[in-house]
Amino acid sequence: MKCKLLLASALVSVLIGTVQAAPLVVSEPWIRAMPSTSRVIPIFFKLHNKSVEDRALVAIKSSRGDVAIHETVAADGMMKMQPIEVLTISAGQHVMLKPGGYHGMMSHFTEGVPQEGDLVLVTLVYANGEEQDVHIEVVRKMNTGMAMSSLATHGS
Ligand SMILES: [Cu+2]
Repeated sequence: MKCKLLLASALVSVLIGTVQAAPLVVSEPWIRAMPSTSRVIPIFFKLHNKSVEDRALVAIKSSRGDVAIHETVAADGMMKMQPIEVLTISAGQHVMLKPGGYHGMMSHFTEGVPQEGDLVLVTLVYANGEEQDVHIEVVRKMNTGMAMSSLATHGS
């Protein structure tokens, strides 16, 4: 009994430690459901930096595949995606990863393309070495014009 209590309190302090070490708040996460033959699948979420220091997202990891951080840029009248090394979230600000803008791009799937309803564990890696786990559900959403064009022009 005592042993169980000790274990429980240890677990609680680990959880609290994780929360304190990650002042960025992730909200509205979703992964777009794609056909099982897709080579890439986009990951979206909102990152809110409630701290007083700028923060930088430098990588996204998942056991389900490789994940790159992409930005969408206009070039020659076309919307194109390209990888970026760093996504800065200024102190007190938020950055939206959304269709037609920044997003995570998963490829090289280890267990096939994540399907609608799957909960995918994704780890956000920051420049200061902190890591933040997020479980993101794969959902089907109506394609907007922007999403369609960004998917259509994806290079990989
Ligand atoms: Cu992309």
